[in-house]
Amino acid sequence: MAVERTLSIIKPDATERNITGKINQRFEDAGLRIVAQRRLQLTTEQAQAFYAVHKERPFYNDLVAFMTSGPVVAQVLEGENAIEKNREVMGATDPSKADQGTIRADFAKNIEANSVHGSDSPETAREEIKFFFSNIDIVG
Ligand code: IDP
Repeated sequence: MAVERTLSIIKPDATERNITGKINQRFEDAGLRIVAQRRLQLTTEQAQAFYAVHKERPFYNDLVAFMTSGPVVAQVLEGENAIEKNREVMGATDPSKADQGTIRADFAKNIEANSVHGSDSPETAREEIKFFFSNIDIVG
């Protein structure tokens, strides 16, 4: 298995509850290393661009409003099979369907305010990492 990097975002529902440390612990316990991390407030334009793939979905405007409702923590996670590993640690989009012990099962409020984002493929990971970080920001 190859060492990969994936883009993670701790969403506003989690920063609001001051649980970014608890979430980071889940990543580290799973063998994922946080090799870049940045707390920021997304603008509407940035959130729209980041979620452009969902532009036609009925929840798009609500999602953009949610993602700009408070600070987020963007991070690059590195490890063996990091993209799939992070998706496992996160759990299903809808917390009521997420496996026990996953971040979303334990912390998410609902299908929208679901505490974390994680890239879903190597190509998206590359694009999403570039959205937030330069190579110089990532220290493996
Ligand atoms: P993912 O984050 O598990 O990859 P996606 O389908 O890519 O799920 O959706 C992106 C984000 O959009 C979700 O994490 C969630 O915040 C929001 N979302 C997805 N489906 C719904 C929905 O049916 N209602 C409201 N928000 C949704």
